[in-house]
Amino acid sequence: MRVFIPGVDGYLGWSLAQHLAARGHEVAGSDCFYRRRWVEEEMGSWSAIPIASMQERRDAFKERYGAELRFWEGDLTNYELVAEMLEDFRPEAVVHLGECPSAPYSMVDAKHAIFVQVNNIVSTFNLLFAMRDLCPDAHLVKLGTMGEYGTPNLDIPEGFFEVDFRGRKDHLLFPRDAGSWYHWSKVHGSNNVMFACKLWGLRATDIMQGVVFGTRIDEMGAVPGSPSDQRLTTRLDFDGCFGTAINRFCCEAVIDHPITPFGKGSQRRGFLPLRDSMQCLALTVENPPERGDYRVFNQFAEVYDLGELATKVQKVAAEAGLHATIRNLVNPRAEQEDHYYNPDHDHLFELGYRPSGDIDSEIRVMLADLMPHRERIAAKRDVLIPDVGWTGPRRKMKYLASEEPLAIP
Ligand code: USQ
Repeated sequence: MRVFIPGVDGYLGWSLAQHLAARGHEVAGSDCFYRRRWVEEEMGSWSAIPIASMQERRDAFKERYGAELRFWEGDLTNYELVAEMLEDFRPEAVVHLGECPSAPYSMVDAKHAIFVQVNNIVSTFNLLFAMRDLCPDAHLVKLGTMGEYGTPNLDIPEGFFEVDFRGRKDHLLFPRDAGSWYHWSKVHGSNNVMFACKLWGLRATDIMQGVVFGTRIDEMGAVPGSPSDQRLTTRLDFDGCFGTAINRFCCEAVIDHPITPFGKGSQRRGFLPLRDSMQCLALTVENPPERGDYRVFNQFAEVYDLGELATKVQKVAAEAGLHATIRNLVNPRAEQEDHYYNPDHDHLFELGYRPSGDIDSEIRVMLADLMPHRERIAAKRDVLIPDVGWTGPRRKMKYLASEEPLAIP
């Protein structure tokens, strides 16, 4: 299948290009390298594991998979570019990974909030219109987030639920209650994709993905700590905006920095390893819906609370001789810490998804991959303490002493 990946230089995009190529698909992609710039120039950080330039990546890709990775450099908010790429490549599937993925980044100030919403909504719009006009039969796989639902005091279905109201019944979109401007940008994108399917008969899968963690997929080399070709590795961020929970906890553990659950750490989220994210996206691409269908998949392996994850990382790190402490930080976010969380996640299992392994093994692989880069992480250790609060001015969060109130200072 010909698969186009906007955002092919990112954490997921670079992994997916390889995973699909290894499965025999023809892959092309685009990127404007925003992620590299946000992390390096705005966060003052870098990927914990060094990554190659796009040219080096493409050379390695060709050597490994025997095929060109066609690539366009440019911004998806430029409609002419989007149309040119789709016209030229004529994809059968588009996996849209070209959005800004960070909740904290969207909460910095008005400029960042507006940038994230415009960037994410306009890029999806451009893809929808270009697909309608140039490849209406292609399948759009749109990366949404479990965060679109928020944490309601109800079970969370996959996208839709049955409503019985005043004696009448309907099958309706489950209410969205996002927790950041970024998460709302995903809700707006989802609504537009759903409407485009209804209006123009496009076919789409909206992936409500949980928090992804992991340093590698098998295509990057099977032996932790020593990738066979460094150019194939994907990025791994640990700063306060682009690093996500387990990835940050592992980076913290390898440099003897305290592991940092926010607030009480009792928040619950769905998590999945990078290799499972790839497995799920490949299954989705290879099993498209009918024309006009808009389907929603909740994509995660297991639900954990953050404190539980911090303890898991601490335990696995101890096996490797690392003595990590856990110190809760004042929660920079406005989020519920004690809440019900029970989302469905059946659709991908029905398509054949099988979780790749237990979380402790994945953490073990991550720690082994990160150990050779301890100095690199330690050189930027300041970025581990977040400084973007959901309310209030930008300033470094403090550790939470047990007598302090659990609130933003
Ligand atoms: N958290 C900590 N300590 C940390 C970092 C995070 O306790 O050092 C907590 C946060 O307070 C939050 C949870 O971990 O409760 C998840 O935060 P995160 O930074 O790992 O992930 P999040 O901001 O939710 O966003 C990430 C991706 C985003 C994706 C989302 C899926 O960056 O693109 O949409 O995960 S979900 O969380 O299900 O909405």
